Amino acid sequence: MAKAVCVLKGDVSGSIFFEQSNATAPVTVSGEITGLSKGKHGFHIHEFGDNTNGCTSAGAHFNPLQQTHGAPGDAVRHVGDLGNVESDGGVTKVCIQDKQISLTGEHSIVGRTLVVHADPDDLGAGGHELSKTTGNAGARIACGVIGLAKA
Ligand SMILES: [Cu+2]
Ligand SMILES: [Zn+2]
Repeated sequence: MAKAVCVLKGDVSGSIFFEQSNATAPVTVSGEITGLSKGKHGFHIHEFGDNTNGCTSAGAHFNPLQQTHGAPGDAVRHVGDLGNVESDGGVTKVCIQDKQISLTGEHSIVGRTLVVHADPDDLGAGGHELSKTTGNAGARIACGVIGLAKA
């Protein structure tokens, strides 16, 4: 079992936990975010664990396979594309299982940044000029570096 954790800081806050039973198993992403406005918010792993200039310095979506942006269930997507979290205006529970991210190896997200966005991720299908790169998810309202946790 491998475990990692991310403390989100910014306009909203939260703690997100990652668990993977072995190197080829899906990763379970769970936790809570407080302060999100009602609706969907883009939720991605960005390439770098660099927050020196806030969430901006985390770079683009983690994309080791050089693909275009997509939905979590798409074959063609960035590895970092976790889609959206949806808030009803209260504490937002996160519960995602993903097969492309990993806590070890080439697709490891440890040491990278988890970002929550102001707007919905259109999952590549919005027809906007940014749809195929960022899902047009708008500003980065909170982020945190993903670190190893006690397994
Ligand atoms: Cu993002
Ligand atoms: Zn993406």
